[in-house]
Amino acid sequence: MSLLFIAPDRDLESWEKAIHNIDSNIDVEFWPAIKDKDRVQFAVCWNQPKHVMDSFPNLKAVSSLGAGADHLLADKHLPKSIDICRVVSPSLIQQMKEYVTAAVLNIQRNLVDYIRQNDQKKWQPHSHSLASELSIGVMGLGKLGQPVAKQLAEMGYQVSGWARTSKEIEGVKTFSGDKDQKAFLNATQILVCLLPLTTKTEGILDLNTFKQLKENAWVINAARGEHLVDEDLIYALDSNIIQGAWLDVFSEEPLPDKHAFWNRENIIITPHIASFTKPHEVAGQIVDNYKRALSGMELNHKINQELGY
Ligand code: NDP
Ligand code: OXD
Repeated sequence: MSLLFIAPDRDLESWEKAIHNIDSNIDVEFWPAIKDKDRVQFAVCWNQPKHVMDSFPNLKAVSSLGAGADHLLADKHLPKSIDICRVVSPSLIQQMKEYVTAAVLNIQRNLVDYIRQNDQKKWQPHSHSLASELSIGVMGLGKLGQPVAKQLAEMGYQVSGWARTSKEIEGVKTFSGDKDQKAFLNATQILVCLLPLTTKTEGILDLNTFKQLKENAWVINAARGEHLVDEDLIYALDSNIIQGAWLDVFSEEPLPDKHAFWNRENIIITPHIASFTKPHEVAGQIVDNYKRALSGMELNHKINQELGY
């Protein structure tokens, strides 16, 4: 039996080492150099090429190499009967807390403007709000959104959070479901998207959403590019409906050279680096799920295919 990695853009040597540190008896293989497709029972995937997932007749389960599993749910070549799981780790959470906090602080304290002014030797102070005057709304209160919201609340911001089901989080005003969406958006000046990509959330960052935010709003998207309607963002920025966008994820990655988001002062772009899975941190849970799949046990961090996350 073998555990197969299909992750063409990742450092596969580190993955092999991390898996073998947990259990040196596991036969680890890397797509496309597979000895015997029949032996593959568990696959770990990231950016898997199309037409690959239906090549393994004895596949039992698949894990996303990251926190999001939308790439697997959308893969038409992965049979629906195959269970899907994902990874959850303290460092993914910590990195996302750092990323969103850095973006919020940069926006609040005009740091990007000051960095640009350095290049021009320009000495020009800008006014800034106090944390207690800034309202931040976190969409998605899961493994990542919840700690992010908590941390921002601890830093003194006015924090709201919105999820599908209701939550209680200390220091955070919570909203849930479609019925609360308007009230949540109306209370938000910096909107942070940490939703999974599903049929319900695709395109959620659109003009209608932007129009409901407070004045001078910013949008931080660290979830998936498909949450954002690109042309609505450009329109909202050009019409001063919102003030700026801080984006880590894009419908097409790398973001193409000709994309309208490049070279705009009010769009900050980072190349999908908010939170990155470290092999040594998650190898244990991958091995555990591999063994669970082989013995027919329920997977940890399993994706609910009905809900899409
Ligand atoms: P979780 O599955 O733990 O949490 C998802 C949250 O979204 C839950 O609170 C859920 O509500 C809420 N939600 C889902 N559907 C809806 C809806 N229709 N309306 C309102 N709320 C909804 O996900 P994670 O926190 O682990 O990750 C979130 C996403 O972040 C990932 O899917 C991935 O796309 C992205 N990500 C990006 C990274 C990057 O580097 N940029 C790195 C890691 C992840 P409920 O709690 O009620 O179920
Ligand atoms: C993830 C990601 O989902 O890196 O882990 O986007």
